Amino acid sequence: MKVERAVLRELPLELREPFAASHGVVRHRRVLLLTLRGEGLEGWSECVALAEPTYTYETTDTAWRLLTEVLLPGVVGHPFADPRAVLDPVDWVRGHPMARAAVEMAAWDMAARADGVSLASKLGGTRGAVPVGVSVGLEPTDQRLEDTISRHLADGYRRVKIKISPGRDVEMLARVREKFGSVSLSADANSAYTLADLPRLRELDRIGLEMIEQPLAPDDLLGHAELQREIETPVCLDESVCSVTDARLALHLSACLVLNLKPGRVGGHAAARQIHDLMRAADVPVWCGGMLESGVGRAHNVALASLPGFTLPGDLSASRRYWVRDIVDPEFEVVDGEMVVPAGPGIGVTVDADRVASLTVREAVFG
Ligand code: OSB
Ligand code: MG
Repeated sequence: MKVERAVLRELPLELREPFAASHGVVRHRRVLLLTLRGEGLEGWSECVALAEPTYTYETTDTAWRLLTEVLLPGVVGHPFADPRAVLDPVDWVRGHPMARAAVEMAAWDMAARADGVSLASKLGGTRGAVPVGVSVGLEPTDQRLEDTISRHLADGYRRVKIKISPGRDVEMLARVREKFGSVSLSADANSAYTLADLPRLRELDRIGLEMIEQPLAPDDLLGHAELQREIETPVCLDESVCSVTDARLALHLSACLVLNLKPGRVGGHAAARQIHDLMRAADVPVWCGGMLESGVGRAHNVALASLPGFTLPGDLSASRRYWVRDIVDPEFEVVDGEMVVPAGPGIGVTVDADRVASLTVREAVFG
């Protein structure tokens, strides 16, 4: 295979409802879409970086700069035998796993189409449908939160994850537990706490959460290990794990009992698969998280989530949970708490090219 042409586009997509976490509110998503073309094949991906460096250090603009000035000029014109090798011409780049993942994941889509198989089966997926949960942002009042959760449960989601931050945590979750009984609940702090908050975090143990996701700073693996020794609620890492090396260290330190695995955060599908294999061997369950992606990123996530180690419901919600209208056809749906893994070639959904063209605010073409 060869990348003969690459097109990077940015399109703002407005969320149906603003999404708030401890680090800020997302009202519209600056979607970065990448298309690779070569030898009659096409590959699509989405870069998951957020607009501001609130989650990890990467942003839409750092990814745009890496992709347009370094990665895409570096890979266009170079043949590659396997998607794992597409970034070889720029293997000197340090960091920026979200920008690199965009190129690698589009190459996987191309490679799956070249073989005439779905991305899921190319990656080694074994399931035709995956169980799904929903991630609920910080709501201003308990009443609004309860209404939102009721709506999602009626839509069939099998697990509800609630964003928390100091001041909106134990009491809020205790009310939710009381109101919704034995429903599967978890909480995501997006690094809003420190070990000085240990007494507060210990109180979470009485709520019966499936896990507490990323309570401490992204670079604080030791802190998460220490916390896990002090609380019963399983600690789940998210933004602390951005590479296979991070995952090995997290395991070595026993810094988590669960992992939220996002291919777009760890450098792509190859790294995600390696992390999946490591966690499986260590008996650490993984689930596929989300980054408020459009249908293109979602298609990649759902394909990965069909691998056997993804034993917990992912943050893989229906297109209509995020967008009035998605940019792929068919849109993603949730039926009986599951999402069907597309079976067609590659990502298995069609990008609405006219709609993408009409929404695009900037575009860079290579080759
Ligand atoms: O921490 O998992 C997170 C969204 C953007 C960035 C980080 C996170 C999230 C979510 C939403 O929790 C997951 C989704 O539904 O896409
Ligand atoms: Mg998270």
